[in-house]
Amino acid sequence: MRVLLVSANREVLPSPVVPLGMISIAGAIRDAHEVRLLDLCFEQHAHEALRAAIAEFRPDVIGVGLRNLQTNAYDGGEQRISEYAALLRTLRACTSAVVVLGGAGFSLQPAGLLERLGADHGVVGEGEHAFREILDVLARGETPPRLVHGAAVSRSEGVVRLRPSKIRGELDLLPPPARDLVDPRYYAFDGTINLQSKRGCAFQCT
Ligand code: B12
Repeated sequence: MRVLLVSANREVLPSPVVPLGMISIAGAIRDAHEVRLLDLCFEQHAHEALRAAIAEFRPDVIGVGLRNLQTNAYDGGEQRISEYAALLRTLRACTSAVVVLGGAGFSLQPAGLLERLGADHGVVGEGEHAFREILDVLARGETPPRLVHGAAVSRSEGVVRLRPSKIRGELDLLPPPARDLVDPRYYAFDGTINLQSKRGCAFQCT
């Protein structure tokens, strides 16, 4: 399937950050799917860039990465969430592709964001296996669950707990993040690259 990954993060404070989560899932699915990354961070006109990418690539599935809910000023989530909602409206107006949300910000409020942004599916937590699972189900012409958990979920006495990581020690077994898709302007900005060396917490914190 043709999968367009859209990194919706446009925050440049304290500095722009390479969309490590998005390139991690790109790396994990591109052996089986045709993948494009649209990174909106440096786009002057995000909505136009989105329309153009959709018209050119004609994706079957669009994965939208929501890294942040807060701004650099931590002044409440409404500003970012309204921006994401507007982006999703633009997207829906020009394609009937299946829309899947994911990312660190999305995973903090998955059910509410899925409803508010009107997406089809969402991945809570790590996406390498979970997003691939959604794509496999769609490719078979079936319907995946609305929310797929990247971390193991346990429920007891009415409390839902997410284990921090399913992948943990398997990190080295994952395909490497698709760094060739990174916009070089990140490196020009302040010379920073990001590297994930481990997942999860020895104390089982989320
Ligand atoms: C490291 C880090 C930073 C570093 C980044 C350094 C760098 N050069 O990359 C620094 C300190 C600079 C930073 C800054 C900020 N950060 Co920060 N940061 C993190 C942290 C600890 C890890 C992020 C990371 O890289 N993870 C590794 C990647 C591989 O994981 P991932 O992005 O989660 O991606 C996985 C899944 O989410 C999923 N996924 C991701 N995208 C997608 C997309 C789709 C479609 C799907 C299906 C799945 C999917 O699959 C991926 C692979 O498993 C997280 C907390 C955490 N533990 O996650 C906070 C976090 C992301 N940061 C957060 C915030 C708020 C900020 C700032 C706004 C803080 C500030 N006031 O300035 C800035 C924003 C910077 C910017 N330009 O965007 C919040 C965002 C949520 C929120 N509350 O809004 C988090 C979640 C912390 C928190 N719990 O509040 N941050």
